[in-house]
Amino acid sequence: MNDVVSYVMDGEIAVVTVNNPPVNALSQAVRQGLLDAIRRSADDGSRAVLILCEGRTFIAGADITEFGKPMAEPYLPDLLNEIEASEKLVVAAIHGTALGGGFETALASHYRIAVDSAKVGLPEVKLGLLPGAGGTQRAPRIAGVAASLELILSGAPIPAAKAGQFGLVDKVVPGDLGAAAREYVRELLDAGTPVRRTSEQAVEAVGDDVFDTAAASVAKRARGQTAPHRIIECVRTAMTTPFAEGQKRERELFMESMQDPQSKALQHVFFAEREAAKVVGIDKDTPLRDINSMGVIGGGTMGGGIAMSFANAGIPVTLIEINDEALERGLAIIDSNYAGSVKRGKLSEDKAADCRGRITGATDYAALADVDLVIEAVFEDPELKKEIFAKLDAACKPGAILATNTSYQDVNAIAAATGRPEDVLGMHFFSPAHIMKLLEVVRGDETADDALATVMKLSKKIRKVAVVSGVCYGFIGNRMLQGYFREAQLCLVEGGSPESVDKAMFDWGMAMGPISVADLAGLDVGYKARQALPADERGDPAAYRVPDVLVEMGRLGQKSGKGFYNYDPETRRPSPDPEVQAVIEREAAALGIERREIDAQEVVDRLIFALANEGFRILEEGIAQRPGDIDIVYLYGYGFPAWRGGPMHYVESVGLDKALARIEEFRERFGDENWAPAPLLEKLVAEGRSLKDWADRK
Ligand code: T1G
Repeated sequence: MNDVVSYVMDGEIAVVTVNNPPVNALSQAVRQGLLDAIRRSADDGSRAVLILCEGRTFIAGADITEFGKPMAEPYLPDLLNEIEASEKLVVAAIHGTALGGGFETALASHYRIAVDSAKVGLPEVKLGLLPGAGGTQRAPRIAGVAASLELILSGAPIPAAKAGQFGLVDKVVPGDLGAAAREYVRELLDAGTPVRRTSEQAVEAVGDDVFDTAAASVAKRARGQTAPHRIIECVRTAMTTPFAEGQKRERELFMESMQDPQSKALQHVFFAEREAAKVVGIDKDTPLRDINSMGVIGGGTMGGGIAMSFANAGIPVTLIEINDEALERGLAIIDSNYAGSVKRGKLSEDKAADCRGRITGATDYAALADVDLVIEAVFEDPELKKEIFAKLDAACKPGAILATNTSYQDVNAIAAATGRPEDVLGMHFFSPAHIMKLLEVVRGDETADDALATVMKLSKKIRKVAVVSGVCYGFIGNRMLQGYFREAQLCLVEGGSPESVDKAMFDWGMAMGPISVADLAGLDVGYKARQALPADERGDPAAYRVPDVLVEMGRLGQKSGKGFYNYDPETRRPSPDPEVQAVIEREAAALGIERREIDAQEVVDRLIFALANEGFRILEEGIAQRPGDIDIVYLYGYGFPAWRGGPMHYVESVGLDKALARIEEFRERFGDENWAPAPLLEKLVAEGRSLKDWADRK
């Protein structure tokens, strides 16, 4: 066949093996090899064809690296139809994760056997696509409409046993798949089992209510996304039309999805997330330090959440507090978090007890003498942090990594409080730390490569998505957020209302509007930070007078039952309060602001371009390694819609020239201080270059 698909006779069975690391993606060569193999089997005396894969998984899908390039024959749908049309029995043997086009290949086979650890799925929707090689037409013919809608709309893989219950897999075996698969084929042959073509089966009809339920769940779960609606149409077509016609419609809608900016954004996210794990200039085989135990300084909300993240990953934790009373309080936070996870069905009682059992408390740093990593998570007092790091330097063994969870302070200054700056870095978790996936890993000037590489690898173990940041105020996410919140407050005081500003951003795709986020975080956080600054260093009063007045009125946000909104004490449901609108109007007048109508597009452009403008500066300064890293920060830490790709991808998709023109318009209207365009953005527009081209320049 070719160098990625082999063909060996085993008695009467043609064994076709795909070997295309790392995940046996359906590259053009694999498709060609499979086509040659199925054609060869037609007249070589074989009675059956067994398709299996080398390496860690059965085919994990189409080759995403080929997307965006001219499609090369053989096209996958045609190849799979030819496999299904074979007169010889075709059996697929699945291990690892048979996903997307990989599972479609198995569905086009006549029978499917899987090892019990295998999973199957159709995750195309996560790429803004839909199964484009017959999956939307074959799955309903086997598993029925409702199960297929759930499988394809969720994009979530299911275990082999569950697939077996739906008939998507015919046999599930433990242990050696190769031998079991050969035996299974021989059993089928001995029993004279006929070929079974899924396309010839009918779909069991269901009522509109099934599709309506699916549409309702999409409206909630995938708000703003286009592919899910195309998927529902494909599955409905499978139920109402013959296979060939249904597959034609599937192809049309697949091609429509491929052209959709949402799919380009989600494909960008797929690769950006994997790129973010790589550190420029550090060899991927850098020897790592062992992390078998760790300590957390500070048992507050963050410290407790961090301790849980490690305990849940099987790493013993020593939680340090200043005295027994504070330690009890800290451990009580952890106990209530675990109880909550059990109540919500996230963890079983046993699992929660196991994890909780890995956390012990102490008030003496001597308990940290042997740990491999310590994360400091006390409140944002720079002097206290330096004091703590000096103590850690003395208490911890050589080579222990000392990390600070600070959300904006100078990691270099903290490192300088120790005699081992090479072991110091930032690990900035997002609240709640045991749930939010983003982890900003802050690289100090002297952070050792192996310490950084160790923490990047460790982040996967504690199920975090890590992004490297350089040292600056607010690192990547919070530094960019300042402009975003500034513009939200200015839109509010210049003519908006909490609801209008929130609605503009929520409708655009943000998980939560900025005013609601401010209430969630607590208006007193910013208030205290500003009170600590001289008046002339607090920025534009128009951007903070309203929240500060609310704080002085005791309206701290959700934590006090009211902030910009009033919150129902039971449900926490927000409702507008005319008293707040009166404050907004009064403060606007006091600031000499003549309020005006501000449309949703202006709100979106001011908030998102403020984000991206700062993102260009962050790239220029080398704080972020690449534009995609900034996008990942915003997707995993700030509720930015993945189907818009992230702030930097979004601005590139709008057009850097258009973005610059809009920023220059805002500079005209609102002044240089907030809207001076980032030099990198100006440079790229002047040179007619894309941000991707600049990022690939290295
Ligand atoms: N194509 C190309 N490369 C891929 C790939 C793919 N489908 N999947 C993974 N890789 C690369 C990945 O970039 C990384 O590269 C390496 O493999 C290891 O991946 C017609 C159109 C399979 C569960 O969406 O979910 O089929 O960084 O780090 O954590 O209807 O990869 O090492 O250079 O993620 O063990 C549908 C996507 C495609 C599956 C393994 N399939 N992949 O996870 O390793 S669309 C998918 C995954 C489709 C058809 C449609 C995961 C994984 P590098 P990794 P992992």
